[in-house]
Amino acid sequence: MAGFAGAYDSICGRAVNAAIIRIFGGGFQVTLAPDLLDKLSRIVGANKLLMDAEAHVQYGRDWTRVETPSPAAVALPGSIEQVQALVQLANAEGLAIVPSGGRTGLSGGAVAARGELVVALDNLNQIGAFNSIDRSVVCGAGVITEQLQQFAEDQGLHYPVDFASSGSSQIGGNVATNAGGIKVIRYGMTRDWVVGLKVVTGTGELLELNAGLIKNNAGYDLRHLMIGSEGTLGIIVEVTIRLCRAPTDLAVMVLGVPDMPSIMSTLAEFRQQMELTAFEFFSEPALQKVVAHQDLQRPFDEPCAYYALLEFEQTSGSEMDQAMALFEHCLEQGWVLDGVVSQSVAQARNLWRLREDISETIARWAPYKNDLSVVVSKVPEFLTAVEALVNAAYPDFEIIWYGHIGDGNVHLNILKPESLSIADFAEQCGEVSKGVFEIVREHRGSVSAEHGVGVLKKPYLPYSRSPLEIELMRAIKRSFDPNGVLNPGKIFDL
Ligand code: S2G
Ligand code: ZN
Repeated sequence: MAGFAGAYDSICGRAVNAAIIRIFGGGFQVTLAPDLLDKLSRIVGANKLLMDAEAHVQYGRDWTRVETPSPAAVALPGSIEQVQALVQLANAEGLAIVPSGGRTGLSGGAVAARGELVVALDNLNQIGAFNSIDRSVVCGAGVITEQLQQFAEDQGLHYPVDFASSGSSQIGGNVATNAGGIKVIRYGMTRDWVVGLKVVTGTGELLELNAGLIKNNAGYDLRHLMIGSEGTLGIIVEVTIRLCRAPTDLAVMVLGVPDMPSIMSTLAEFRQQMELTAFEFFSEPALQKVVAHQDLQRPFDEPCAYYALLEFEQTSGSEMDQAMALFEHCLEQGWVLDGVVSQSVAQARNLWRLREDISETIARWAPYKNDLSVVVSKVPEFLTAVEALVNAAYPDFEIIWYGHIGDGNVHLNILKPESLSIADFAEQCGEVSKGVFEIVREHRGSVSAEHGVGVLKKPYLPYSRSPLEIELMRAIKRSFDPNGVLNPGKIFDL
């Protein structure tokens, strides 16, 4: 008991004087003392404090399945003041908190596996003030991303950050993880669209950051420190988002290519003459899985090693001719073997699904995921090196490549063989990952391009960040969360 309690104490720096801790094989259950439960109930209301096992599983994990969800309780605050009161109580009682949004993360950043209090932002879900002059809208952290996208469309505007999980992710979680997705090449990451933030710090104080300003050089930009901090520096409770002009008449091309370097030659050729809104790629095995398991057709019969999916606006009427001329040129160069272009919105949607349905389709094989990035100019040599390593290291595993190659971000997924347990598979892949991350380090790349660090990538952080950087991050963490109550054990240990 002491071992676990000690571990828990070290998380918050003080004994949880109101918890009964029971350890069982491979896990443990933390039961909060009645008077602490009573205090929590009085903050959020008894019906917003969930104690049942089903809620603990639902709110205690994200899309990863490596750790067993085991929170002590789940609280669903209905106001910013309630979030502040929960954090203040957690400090007084030495209770760890895991902030929770849509729980669509892929690095374990929202996993509560050590008797923490999950603070779920679902009920801070109102879309507030919209200003057509500023083109900005205020959202509670619990607003679903797709809800914001629809709101923007209803105003004749556009929220351009998009990814497969937008139907269930929350804007607060998108900001906490600086979500990227499929349009980064044209519109950037979530951080590029946040003009204001309200955040509850690790001591329960409320920070109101940047107030919607476009220009503000009055000191450090704490807003950008909070964006991507994965709930370790503060709990994001409100976001002011900037919107943009809606794109016009989007067309989608899917091109079959013989190898990775040809993808990058094609990208360079198109980008020299056209403004693209997306440039993605995926491998033949990825396409085969999606076509086999979704109601989709192959783009054309000829199987190719890889496929590039590119998208562009048609504003002047000449873009399609330009794109077809570029396609012909890439064919002549041997960079492209075949291709199709959408003739309708429905066809564009179906071509996009060939790329966007990959993640959901391969989830049934419990893939080991690497989410890597290098500067775009280094992608060809980087991918050649990684491909050689993983092909040699994983001769018996099925490798699925896909991702946002236009901004240098690739997703390397290894499918788990039936014969291997998740733990054994993760261990084998973890070993190979060290070789992959060594190549990342050599290319000054990132071990986590968009999925965050959470717990899964924590051991590999030093491949992308120096000891000095990590020490400075710890110092920043101690400034915002001196008692270490916010999402302890994520990104790095104190
Ligand atoms: C993607 C989604 C999550 C995954 O499809 O671009 O970021 O499966 C991913 O890696
Ligand atoms: Zn992605």
